[in-house]
Amino acid sequence: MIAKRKETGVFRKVIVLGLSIMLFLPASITNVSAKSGGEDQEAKEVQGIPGEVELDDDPNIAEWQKLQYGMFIHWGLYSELGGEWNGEPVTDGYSEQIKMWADISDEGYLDIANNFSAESFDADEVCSLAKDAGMEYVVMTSKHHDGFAMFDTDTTDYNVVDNTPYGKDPMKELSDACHAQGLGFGVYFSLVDWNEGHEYDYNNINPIPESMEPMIEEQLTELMTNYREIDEVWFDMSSPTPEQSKKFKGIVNEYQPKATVNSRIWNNEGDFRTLGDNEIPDISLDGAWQTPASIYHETWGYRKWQERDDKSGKIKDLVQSLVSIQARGGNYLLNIGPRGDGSIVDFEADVLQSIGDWLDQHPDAVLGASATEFSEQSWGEVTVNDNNLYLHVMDWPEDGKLKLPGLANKVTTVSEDMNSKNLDWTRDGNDLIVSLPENPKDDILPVMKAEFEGELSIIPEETVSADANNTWSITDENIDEGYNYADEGNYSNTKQTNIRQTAYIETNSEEPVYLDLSVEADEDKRYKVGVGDYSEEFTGEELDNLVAGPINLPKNEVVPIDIKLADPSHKNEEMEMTFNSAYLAPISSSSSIKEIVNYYEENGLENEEAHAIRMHLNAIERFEETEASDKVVKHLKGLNELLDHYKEQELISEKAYDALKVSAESLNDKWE
Ligand code: H79
Repeated sequence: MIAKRKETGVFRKVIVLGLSIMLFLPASITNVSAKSGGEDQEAKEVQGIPGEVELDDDPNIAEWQKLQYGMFIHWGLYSELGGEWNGEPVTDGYSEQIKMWADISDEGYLDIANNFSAESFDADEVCSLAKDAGMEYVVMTSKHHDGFAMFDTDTTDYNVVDNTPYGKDPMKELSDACHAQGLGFGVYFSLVDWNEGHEYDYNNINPIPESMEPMIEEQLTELMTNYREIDEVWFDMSSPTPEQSKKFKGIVNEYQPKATVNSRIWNNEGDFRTLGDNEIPDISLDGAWQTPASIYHETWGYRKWQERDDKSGKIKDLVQSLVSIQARGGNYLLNIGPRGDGSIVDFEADVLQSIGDWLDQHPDAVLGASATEFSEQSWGEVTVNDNNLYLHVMDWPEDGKLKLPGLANKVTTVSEDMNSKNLDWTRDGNDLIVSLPENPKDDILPVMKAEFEGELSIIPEETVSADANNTWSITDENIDEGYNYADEGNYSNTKQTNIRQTAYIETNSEEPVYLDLSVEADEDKRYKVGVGDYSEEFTGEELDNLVAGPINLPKNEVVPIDIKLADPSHKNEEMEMTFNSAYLAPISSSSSIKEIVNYYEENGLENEEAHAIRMHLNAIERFEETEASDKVVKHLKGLNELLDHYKEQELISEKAYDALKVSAESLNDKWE
C-alpha cells in the first residue's frame, strides 16, 4: 500500500500533533553505563546486524574471493630491457610499455627476442616464493600490449616459443607448477596489441577493430584450453564494444566455467571489479573486487634503475595494504617484475618473504579471516575469524586506548595476537575499549585479538533509535552507502557508483510501522525498498514521496532499511538517488488514503492537516476490522481533538471543519 505525500516533512509535524492521543508508549531503551575491569557488562538486549561480510552469492566468485591474495607477474621481452633504451633510463610510462614510451621500432624490439634465453626462469621457485609470501594464486602476463605472446600459439610466430632462444612455454610451466603446489592459476591478457594493428595510445584505450577479433578469439581459446584449470582471467585495457566484451567473456565461460573474469573485460561484464592500478579504496565496497598493486607504483615490468631503499618501510606499507584490502572485503594481487632472464629481484623476494613471515605470526588474523561490517576506524582495520576479532592497529591512539564502537557481542578476553598475556579492557554500552600494550610485540603491524561469544553482531554507528513518540527520524547523515565501480567501456570512463543506501533503526516494539520516505530518484528506474522481511518495488517517481507499509518489525533488533535498484542492468549500476529524509512511525499514527479527506483536501484543507486526519481514519478503519473498540474510541477522541485544535488555530476552514465534524460524529454515534 502506498500513498503519495506532497511535501517533505509533513509527516513529522503530523506525528507531533498526534502526540496527545498516541496509544503506544515508547518502550524504554535500556542503556548500559561504563564500568571498568576486564569483564563484559550486561549488554543491551538488542540484536545487531550480522557483522561478518558474506561472500558473493555466485559460488565461483565466492571461491575466487577466498583466494584473497595472489601474485601478479609482469614478464615479457620488455623485462630484458629493464626500463632502459640505448643505455638511457626511459622515465616516461611503465617499463612494460617501453616499446611505446621509447618509440622502439619493431625490428629493434624483436632483436631483444634473440637474446631472450630466460636461463633463470624457474616456475617452481616462483610458486614457492608465492607460497612463502602467503599467496594463494598466481597470475602471469600471457601477452602484454607489445603483442609478444609469452605462450605457445598457432596464431602468430611473434611468440616466446618460436622466436626466442628460450623456446619453451613459460605459461605452461607456471600452470604446472601452480597445480603441483596447490596454488590457483590465472592468465593476464591485454586487449591492446601493438603488433596486430593498434597504434600507440598513451592511455591504451584503443578500440578493437573487427579485423583483430579472430586473433583474440583464437588466442583466448588456446589459453583457455591448454593450461589446465584456470581460476582467473585478467583482461587489460583497450575499449571493446559491449558485443566484444560479451564475446570474449563467453570464450572464457565456455572452456573454463569456474574461472572468474576481471572487470577490465569492460562494459561491466566482469565477475569482479578490478580497481585502478594500485588503487586502495578508503571505504569498503559492496560486491567482489580486487586491487592490483605493484611494489613500486611507477612500474610493473622490471626496471633496472628503480631505487629500492627503505625495505622495512615497504614491507610495512604492503602489509597495511594487504590488511586494509582484506578488511574491506577485497582481493589483493601484488606484482613482481622478474628480470629478462627470469630471475626475481632480491628486494622483491625479500619483501614478499617478510610479508609471509608477518602472516605466519598472525595465522588467523588475515588469511582465512573475513571482512566485517564495522566502518573504518581512526586507528586501523578490523577482521574476524570464528569467534575472534582482529584489531589491526595502524595509527596508535595517543592515549593508548583503542575504541571499537558498536559491538553487540559479549567479549571474553582481549590479548595481543600470538601473545598469551591478557590486556585490560572495558565496555561502554556497545563500545569495546582496549588498553593497548605499552610495548607491542610487533613492529610491522600490531594486532589485538578480542574473543567474543556467539555470531558477530554489530550496532552500526548510524543506527537511529526511536524518539519519545516511538518514531524514527532518519536524515542523510544516518545513511550508509554501498559503493562499487562501473565503466562505459574502458579504463578512463570507469567511475565509482553508489549501488545501495541503507539506514539502520533499532526497534523496540513489534507494532507495524509505515515508512515515509523523501528522496530524489531517477523516475525511469525501479527501486527495491527492504525493511527487515518487508520488500517492495517502486518506480523512482513513486519513491520520491513514498508512504510504504504496513511493515512488520522484529522487537529489539537493528533493522536495516535498504534501498537498491530493483533490476539493475548490471550489478554495479549507479542507483542515482539522493536521500533526503525518512520517518518510520507506528501504524497507529499513520495514514491511508481516505476519500473524505481527499475531498476536503481538494476543497482547501491543507495537506498537513489532511494527512493528520487520515492517520486517525486509517487507525480507526484498522481497529474496526479487528473489533478493538477501545482503540477505535481513542482514535475517534483523537480525531475530534485534532479537528477542534485545527479550528482553534484556524488551520482548517469552517466549511471543512463542519463537514469533517459531521463525519466524525457519525462515527462517534456508531462506536459509543
Ligand atoms: O600491466 C600494467 C599496465 O601496463 C597496464 N595495466 C597494469 C596492470 C596499463 N596499461 N595502461 N594503463 C595501465 C593505464 C594507463 C595509465 C597511464 Fe600513465 C596514465 C598512461 C599515462 C598516464 C602512468 C603514468 C602510466 C604511464 C604514465
